[in-house]
Amino acid sequence: MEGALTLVLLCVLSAWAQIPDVKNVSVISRTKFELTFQWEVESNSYNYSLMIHGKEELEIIPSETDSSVNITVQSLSPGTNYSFTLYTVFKNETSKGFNFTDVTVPSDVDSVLVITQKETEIKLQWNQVNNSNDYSYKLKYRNNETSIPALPNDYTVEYTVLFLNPGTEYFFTLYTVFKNVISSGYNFSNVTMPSNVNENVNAKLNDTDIILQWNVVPNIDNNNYNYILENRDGPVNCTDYTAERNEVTCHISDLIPGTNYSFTLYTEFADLRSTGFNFYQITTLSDITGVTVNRSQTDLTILWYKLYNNDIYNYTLERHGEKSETNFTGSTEDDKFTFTYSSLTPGNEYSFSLFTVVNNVRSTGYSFKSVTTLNCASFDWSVTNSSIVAAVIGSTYVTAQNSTGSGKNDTVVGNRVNLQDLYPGESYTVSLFYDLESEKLPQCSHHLTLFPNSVPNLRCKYHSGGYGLVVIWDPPYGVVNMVQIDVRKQSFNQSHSSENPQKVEVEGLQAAQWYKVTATSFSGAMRSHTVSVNCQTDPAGVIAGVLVFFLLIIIICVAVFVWHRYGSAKRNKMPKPAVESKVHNENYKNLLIPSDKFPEYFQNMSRDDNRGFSEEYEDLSSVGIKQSTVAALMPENKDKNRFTNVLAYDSSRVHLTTNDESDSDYINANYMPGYGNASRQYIAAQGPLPSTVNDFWKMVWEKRSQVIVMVTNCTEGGRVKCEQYWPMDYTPCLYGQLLVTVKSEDKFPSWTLREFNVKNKTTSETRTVRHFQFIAWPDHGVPTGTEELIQFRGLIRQQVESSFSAGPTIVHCSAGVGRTGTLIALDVLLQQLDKEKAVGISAFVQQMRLSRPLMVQTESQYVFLHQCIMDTLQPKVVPKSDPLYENSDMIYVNAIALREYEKQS
Ligand SMILES: *[C@@H]1O[C@H](CO)[C@@H](O)[C@H](O)[C@H]1NC(C)=O
Ligand SMILES: *[C@@H]1O[C@H](CO)[C@@H](O)[C@H](O)[C@H]1NC(C)=O
Ligand SMILES: *[C@@H]1O[C@H](CO)[C@@H](O)[C@H](O)[C@H]1NC(C)=O
Ligand SMILES: *[C@@H]1O[C@H](CO)[C@@H](O)[C@H](O)[C@H]1NC(C)=O
Ligand SMILES: *[C@@H]1O[C@H](CO)[C@@H](O)[C@H](O)[C@H]1NC(C)=O
Ligand SMILES: *[C@@H]1O[C@H](CO)[C@@H](O)[C@H](O)[C@H]1NC(C)=O
Ligand SMILES: CC(=O)N[C@H]1CO[C@H](CO)[C@@H](O)[C@@H]1O
Ligand SMILES: CC(=O)N[C@H]1CO[C@H](CO)[C@@H](O)[C@@H]1O
Repeated sequence: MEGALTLVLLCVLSAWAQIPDVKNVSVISRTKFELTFQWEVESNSYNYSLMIHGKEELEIIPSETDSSVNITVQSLSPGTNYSFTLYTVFKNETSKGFNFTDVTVPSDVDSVLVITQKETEIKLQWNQVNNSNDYSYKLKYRNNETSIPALPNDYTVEYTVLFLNPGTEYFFTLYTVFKNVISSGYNFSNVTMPSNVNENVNAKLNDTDIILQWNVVPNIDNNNYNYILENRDGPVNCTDYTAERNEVTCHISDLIPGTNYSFTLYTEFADLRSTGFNFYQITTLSDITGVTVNRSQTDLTILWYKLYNNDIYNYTLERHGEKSETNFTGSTEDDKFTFTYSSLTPGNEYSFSLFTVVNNVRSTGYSFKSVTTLNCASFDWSVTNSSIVAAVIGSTYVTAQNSTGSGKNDTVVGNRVNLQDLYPGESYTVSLFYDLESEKLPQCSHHLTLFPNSVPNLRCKYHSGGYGLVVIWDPPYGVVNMVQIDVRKQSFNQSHSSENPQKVEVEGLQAAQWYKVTATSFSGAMRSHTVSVNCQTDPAGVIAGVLVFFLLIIIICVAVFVWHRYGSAKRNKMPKPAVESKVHNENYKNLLIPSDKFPEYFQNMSRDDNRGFSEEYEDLSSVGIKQSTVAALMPENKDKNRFTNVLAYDSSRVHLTTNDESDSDYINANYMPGYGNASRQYIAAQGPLPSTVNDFWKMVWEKRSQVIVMVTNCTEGGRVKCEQYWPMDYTPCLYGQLLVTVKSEDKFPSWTLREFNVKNKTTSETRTVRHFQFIAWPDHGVPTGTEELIQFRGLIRQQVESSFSAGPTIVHCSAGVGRTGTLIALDVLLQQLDKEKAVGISAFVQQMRLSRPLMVQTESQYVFLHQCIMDTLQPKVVPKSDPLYENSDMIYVNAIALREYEKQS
């Protein structure tokens, strides 16, 4: 029994063991829900049975022709590992079973969150598929692929994608991976944050506008980014925005001047902004660039226009030296502002600053100055026939112009107007100016008429058979509208004409009578000094009637005269003055000697050991001597005189300008009359002392002298006669404020000619001064001959006449009276001789002595003067050409002058 059972069992076992399993099962398709397997069929009689997880059973009966079996298992779960057993079935017997496993395709993630977007990274987050951490993941984007392992015990996965490009859009695919089986993939895209502009933003700005300019942010896809500008108050709209090539500009307007603006500039891509680039710009605050000032004597009105015609600016006006300021609000209807400062001092300079103000911020300020005007009539103008002088304030420059616009200009030094050498009788408009920052501001104007010159050479002729006179005069130099002639009670107004000489016929007089004839010249309301002459009407008609009586008188007179001349001790007959018989001057010394009578007159005067000259010279000794010399004797001036007996008369002395009260205006020098009516044609001066050299140059400068005549040597006979007041060599020397340079020096046997350059250090004005030094004249004596001195005088005259606007010619020797007087007299008398064919020597010496004592100091000099006239009238033979002058270019002009002069004489 027991053996039979065992046999049966063995049989069963052996029969079961005979059915083979499939050798291999391959997966030919796999999805999330299905798996399709394939295997080879070994025998058409086999069927198959597939068990899933040992439970479900699938019966598979292959068709008879198939060599392989395809079977799709459906309704599976995605991403699941399945175990299968495949049995081969034959009749009622089954093989042992072939075990295999396979997985379905896993699901994709439901969604991916983008948590952060940075310039180079994006942080992603998703939930684990099926809440399972059996899966891993794979992320693909732009040729890159990364595996992301599943995180155990965490339902969500976070992953940061690194090394991205800024401002770029990325397309991602996220795969779920389960046992090397990959899901179909979840697609999504997102962008990285763009970069900020990477360089400074350039800005051009003014008060109200800022123009910003920056380069576009580069990126690999050449995306067009937006740029967004914000300030504290939010987005800023560009009035004008352009993006060209690589450059963006943004023009912002309507800003507030002087304000600090903070900006943030964002780059924007796909609604995502960069972090923002911060910067700030401060708008400028401009100044007013110009104001107009209307000036009067006490008011200054300041006017300016709204800056840029913009209402935003407020203004503050400040007067320097005053505490209070004046504020102006910009939002007025008018486009200009005015403000008047009143109650100011006339002629005073004031300084101001005008600020623009916005929100309490002040500009640097526009500074300007102005000056109040003057009332010219308030000054005390003193007028002569050639000068206008006044003490003024608040002016630095003065002009005097006649109706044709010509006249003089001068700077006002030390508040003193001093216009000299004006045209006598002329009407001038005198205007004062103030130099303010290179501008000459007119201060005031005033009309002044100079005194006309008085009538020269008033004389008479017989007329109307003794019952009248012709009054004759030379036209005065200068403007004269009218000359009024008065004879007895008759008055004649002769208006100006070009006639020369001028005359007026007077009738209704008595014959053989003396009449006082006076002449006054007028220019407008200004009248000259009245000159007078005594004229006699023709006595011829009356003579017959009273012949006996006159004869008697004449006989008596002759008798008395003869008795007087011969009866007195050895006196010779006085020369009978060769005077025009019809004219009789008031003073016998004023007699004019016509040139044709001069030799005879000279003979008479020289007779008997120059007796005539001696007497005439003696008579001159008292002329002028009682005049005051107060200034010369003041303690501070005493030492300025070389000799105690040669002092400058107060009436005619030269005044220097003074800087302060301790200064003295004294110099030992006097104005000297010249030929005709010029009262200040010369200055006779003493030779400078060491202490007065600077004064001397000051005089040269202030009186505008361009010719200095020196009739002495610096030392004579071992004694100092005059300080050498010019530089020893060509090195410039400074005398006070005046820098003197010797430009040339030419020595001749009897004289030396020099040219100086004189520069005023204060004003930098430079003038040329010529120096004529005569070296062959002993002190108190006379030169050996007249010829050289006459030649020398010719050179001077030529120079003086060629320099028009120059001041007086300065003549000096040692004391400034003897040789100086002789030279001046010679110059004037030779002019008179030339013009009038007559000379009045004693008259002129007398006139000089009224201005300075001892002019023509010795009798020998007085006689020498006459000798000079004599020799001029009867010149000795002078060699026609003097080779001395031919060599030197420097004095070429003088050489010509000399020859001209020789020809004339
Ligand atoms: C089994 O599948 C393969 C490949 O899909 C196919 O070529 C073949 O014809 C299929 N056989 C049967 C019997 O379905
Ligand atoms: C892909 O990304 C990884 C890091 O995520 C990086 O190291 C690698 O350089 C990238 N490769 C490419 C081709 O971009
Ligand atoms: C990127 O992700 C953010 C955050 O989830 C989202 O708001 C944005 O729309 C995404 N951008 C794009 C281009 O998909
Ligand atoms: C400031 O600049 C802008 C642009 O250049 C210009 O239009 C404007 O007139 C300027 N404003 C002033 C006050 O100069
Ligand atoms: C900028 O322009 C927009 C649209 O024109 C406007 O609504 C906004 O108020 C403007 N912003 C500023 C600050 O002017
Ligand atoms: C100008 O001045 C007025 C008055 O003081 C003031 O109200 C205004 O704010 C000022 N304007 C500016 C831009 O400062
Ligand atoms: C041939 C053969 O043995 N067939 C039997 C298979 O098993 C079933 C029941 O399990 C029987 O009914 C058959 O007769
Ligand atoms: C040959 C083999 O290993 N067979 C096994 C297949 O799977 C079942 C159940 O899972 C096992 O019982 C078998 O031993």
